[in-house]
Amino acid sequence: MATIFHNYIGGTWLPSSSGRTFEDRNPARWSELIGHFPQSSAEDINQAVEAAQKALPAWRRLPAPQRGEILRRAGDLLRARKNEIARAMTREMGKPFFETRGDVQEAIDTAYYAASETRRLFGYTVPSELPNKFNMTIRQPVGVVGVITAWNFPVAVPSWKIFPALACGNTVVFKPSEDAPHSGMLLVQALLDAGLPPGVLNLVHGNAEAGAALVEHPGVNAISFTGSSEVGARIGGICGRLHKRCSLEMGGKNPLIVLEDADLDLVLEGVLWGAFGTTGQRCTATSRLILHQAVHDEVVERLCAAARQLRLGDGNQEDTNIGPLINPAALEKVQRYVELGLKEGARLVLGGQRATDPGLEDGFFFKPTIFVDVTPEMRIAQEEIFGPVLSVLKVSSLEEAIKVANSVRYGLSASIYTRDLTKAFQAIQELESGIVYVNAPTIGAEAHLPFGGVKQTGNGHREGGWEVFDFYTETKTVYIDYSGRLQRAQIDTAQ
Ligand code: UN1
Repeated sequence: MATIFHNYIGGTWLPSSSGRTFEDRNPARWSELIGHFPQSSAEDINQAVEAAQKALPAWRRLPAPQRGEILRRAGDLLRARKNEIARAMTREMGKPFFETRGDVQEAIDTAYYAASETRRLFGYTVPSELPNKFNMTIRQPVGVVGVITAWNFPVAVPSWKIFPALACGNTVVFKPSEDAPHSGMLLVQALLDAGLPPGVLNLVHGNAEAGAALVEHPGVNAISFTGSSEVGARIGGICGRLHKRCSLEMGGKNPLIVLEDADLDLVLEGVLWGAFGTTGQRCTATSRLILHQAVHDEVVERLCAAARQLRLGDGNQEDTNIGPLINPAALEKVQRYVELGLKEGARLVLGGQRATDPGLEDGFFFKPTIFVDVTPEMRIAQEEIFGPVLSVLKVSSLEEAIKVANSVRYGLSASIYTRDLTKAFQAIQELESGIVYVNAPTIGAEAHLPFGGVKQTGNGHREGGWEVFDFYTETKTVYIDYSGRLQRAQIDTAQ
């Protein structure tokens, strides 16, 4: 019998009010059922938001470093449970155990980082135009924060949102992805076991209906979302209409540029990791390889040979390099893009098919796939595929490489391999992306640095780094006049 899981609302584990549930399955062995999770309705969301509102006054009054102490304990618990959570995550969403350990590590780093920032939630003081007057800013929590996340980093990405939100004194309603509800629950469990008071963090499982109810709810003051650009655009539209703060982290079509002087051994390792790590299912995945013509043929040949060695399989088996795609829809989407690439005239030099070797038939495994002769306007060079499909484009100069790199609607991460410092700096300045790597692939962001993209990837906010604390706080400006008389700004100061 598969386990039945619940929502966590106001300190209590509850089924959905409608009694409806959905199934969580292992993408490496689809017949394996992990559990039933509540399909939350607007009514459940409402209860969770009310619990978060009720918990808000006491939580925001608690001194920030004391909030930080609970977050730090949650980091300790995640560290103690790292293998256990990683095993469950691999079983639920497929990426190999070494990667899911990394996912949990990212949450541990975030916990400690957010905890330490609770001692540094700075405002600032500013000289006044008038005598005997003191001006300063303070930071205050935004209120109730709705967190909606994807399944590919099901512990790390929610932690990027939940830890800083709580550090700043907000309370949270968290809806994890339907494709990774168990991992989300294990993150919440660590926070609860660390001593979070009831109602401060609420967990509601469900689909788009639950997500929409959370975004629409008037009691939710801010939404932080990671997922597709399509869903993000809808959320942004609703939040705009309701004047609700929202942070949107969406798609990418991340380029990796290789110049003629690059260290090609380093390039190969980087591309394999960037393009096929997490089965290409990262918003930061390397999905376009932009090669200088001088190294094009050699890189393609060596890359195909190396990619052929990658072992597909159950991520909980020791020798697996690449896990499955997440679900049947993902498999279908990747297959559609392969057909499209062929139709557009790109040349398939590796993969292009589902892997159905013995032991893999029941999962959504797809062979590492490489297209060459891709031109910038092709859809496989423009659209996010979210799978192990790499589009190779050939260029003849740095200028052309940058132009091609910038020719998409996304702008999350970009990378350049060169030994020439001048060219590297030129690329750093001119690439249209929120993150640039030099001599490293497009993936591998660290929790204490800003993360986010430009163009259609984001809406100007950043996760991670100091910047995230701007999103989770309101700035209050405070004027203290200790002159004992009315002083009129602009009027009494006129020259
Ligand atoms: C994502 O795919 O949503 O930089 C996040 C990286 C990871 C995070 C990816 N640390 O690839």
